[in-house]
Amino acid sequence: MNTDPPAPLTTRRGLLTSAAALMGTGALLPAKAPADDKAMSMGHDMHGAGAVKMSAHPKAATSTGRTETLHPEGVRYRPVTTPNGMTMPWKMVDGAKVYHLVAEPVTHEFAPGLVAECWGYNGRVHGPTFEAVEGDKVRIYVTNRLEGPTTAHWHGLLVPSGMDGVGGVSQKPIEPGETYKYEFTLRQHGTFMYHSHHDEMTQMQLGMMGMFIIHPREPEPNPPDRDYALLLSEWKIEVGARRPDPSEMTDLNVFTFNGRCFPGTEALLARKGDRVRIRVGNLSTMSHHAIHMHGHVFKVVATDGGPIPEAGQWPEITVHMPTGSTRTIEFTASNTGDWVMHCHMLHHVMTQMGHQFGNVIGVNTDGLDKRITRLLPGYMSMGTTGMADMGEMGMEVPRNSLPMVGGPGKHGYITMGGMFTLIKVRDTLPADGGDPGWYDCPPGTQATPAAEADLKHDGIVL
Ligand SMILES: [Cu+2]
Repeated sequence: MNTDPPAPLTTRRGLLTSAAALMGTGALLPAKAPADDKAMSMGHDMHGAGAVKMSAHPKAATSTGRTETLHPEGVRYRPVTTPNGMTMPWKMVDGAKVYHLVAEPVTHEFAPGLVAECWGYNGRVHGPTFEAVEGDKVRIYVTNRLEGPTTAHWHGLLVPSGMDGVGGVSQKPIEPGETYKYEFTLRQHGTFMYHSHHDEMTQMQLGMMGMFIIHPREPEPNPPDRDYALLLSEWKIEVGARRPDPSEMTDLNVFTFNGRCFPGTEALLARKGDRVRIRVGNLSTMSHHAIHMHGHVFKVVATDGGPIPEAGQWPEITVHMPTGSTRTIEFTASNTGDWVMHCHMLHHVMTQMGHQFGNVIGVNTDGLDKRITRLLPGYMSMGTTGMADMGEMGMEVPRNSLPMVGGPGKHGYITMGGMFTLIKVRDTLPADGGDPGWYDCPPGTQATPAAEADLKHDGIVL
């Protein structure tokens, strides 16, 4: 087990700059640079797809999970936002959209306190979100900067067989240092994904995946006001370890939206009345997820098989996400407030410490604790009244691990972490697109301790 302290985190600006240099246009830079922008050597030399330098031990890029927006000019669709992620830059060459995907080691932060050595793309876990339009001809260069072979598979896309990216079936694996070219025309629209399709279990459980959004050729007559993409995945990271364990089959212990655990997940924002689309994809290696949203009713409007005709859409508050699938949900943000969105398989809103200890709920452990303290000073049995206090107590957690649950909220400790985020619906949102903070409930709209007079009035006898 590697217990080295986490490497210092720096920003993604370096990669964006080199990506923009590759694409040859300043228009690919984000509209707003991060405030704490620092130059950073990414070990990248992206002057051209064929001019990639390899070192024997590639230096890991560093991914902090910050959202990087890309709003290219001249597009006729509303760009998708990938919370904690970014959109893949491209350039037009002779009528084709050209992308450069770089498979490489990435030092990734899941949430403050947990950093691991993962594998990803273009310096991120997960890889950037591809965005294109039905009918586009795309040319995707895939460079392998890992120490083992890989491929890139376009999950759900209707491509020629030889472009399907399955190692051994449709192509030879891309060896370290090699760059392969994929080229095809997009024949459909919707929400798709991409991932390694060589040594799949290892490479995907180390993070090698991303989303691929194709907008319809004819612009939508009534596009949503907000369009978000969330990719679900799962990991095994032993407490204190720096490397996710890809061989784990059942006891996955870190569950993520776009590679992040709450409180590392960025909230999804909406103005009251906005129509909101959320494109959810699941590339967890072993789990399906039940993604549940509060405060609103949504409809599942599309799968990765295509749009669902309106007559076939039905209202839901939880969408089942089989692994290997996408589901696109839409709703009108009619209800102001802070609304949670999380996996309803409740071990998936726990993190590393949430498993593998004896059940002592309801047990008086006073005497036991005293006896054990003689051998282990500071010992305390955990969870005698439940697990809620296991983050709240501010208990020291082992180095490079997350508390079992959540983080601080407006009204106390939030007892969920992992695959958990917030949808913040407000009458007005900050002009800079930033997080509006916690919701202030209008008077009379919040649960409070019951007053004596109310109990008496309603005949509640305690
Ligand atoms: Cu789940």
